[in-house]
Amino acid sequence: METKTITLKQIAEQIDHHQTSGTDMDKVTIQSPELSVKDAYEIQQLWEQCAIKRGDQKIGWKMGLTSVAKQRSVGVNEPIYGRLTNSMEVTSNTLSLKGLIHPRVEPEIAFVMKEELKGEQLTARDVWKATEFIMPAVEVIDSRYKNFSFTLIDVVADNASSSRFFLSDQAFSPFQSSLDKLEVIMYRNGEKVQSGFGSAVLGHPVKSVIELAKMLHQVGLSIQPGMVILTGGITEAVNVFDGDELKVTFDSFGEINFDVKKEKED
Ligand code: 0L1
Ligand code: MG
Repeated sequence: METKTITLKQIAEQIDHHQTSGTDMDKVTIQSPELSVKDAYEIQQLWEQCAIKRGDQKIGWKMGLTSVAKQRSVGVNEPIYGRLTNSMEVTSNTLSLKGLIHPRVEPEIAFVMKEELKGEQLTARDVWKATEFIMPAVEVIDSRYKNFSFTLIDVVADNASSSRFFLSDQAFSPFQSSLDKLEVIMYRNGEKVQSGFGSAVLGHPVKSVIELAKMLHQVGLSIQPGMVILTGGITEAVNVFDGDELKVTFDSFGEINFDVKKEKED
């Protein structure tokens, strides 16, 4: 048991190294084929400890593989979750490529919680009651694995490809519109590259929050007040490169704009 814990911690440290240095790595299942999904989530938890030791703060959760298309691409039929820390949030309008390997971006809806959300059988009503507000968001995913190629166990261990995220400047009440009918369009350098509706996220983004609470409950965790939750990609993710200009429109919820630069301009 002791040996296995050390091994998982070492894997978490390896992943942390590749995340912070922006260098790709072999899949962890190549060196450790015996890993289970449970081990992979434990690696995530150990990775979180590495990040906190570096001075990061945990600020939320992300849900991944929330569309049928993405689940098929990894050969699973359920979503996964990952952990968000404050250093992942981009608060300017520039995505620096420093520390990134092969980033892709996808539009999402973020929930910000005001109450703890805990349990295996929650309803949409429970989620709305515990929600402070929602925000348009763009997630930057960046697998640490060579060629963005992985199994379920690899991607869970790699914190569900979490890398960076943008939240809009404006928060909204979730009660005035139907998030499943929200149309999102993504433009890269003026060209429409993706579009979709909120229903792409498990039928409705609120279901993603219910599912997250359920998955966390199974391992004795809950969603704490103040946490941000990225509920999952509304469209396919698109690759971004130095010099790209991104605009993502979220119907009446406004838009998020940013450009992509090799080095951060401070
Ligand atoms: O946020 C996501 O849906 C990504 C989950 C991990 C799979 C990927 O990196 O495409
Ligand atoms: Mg995502």
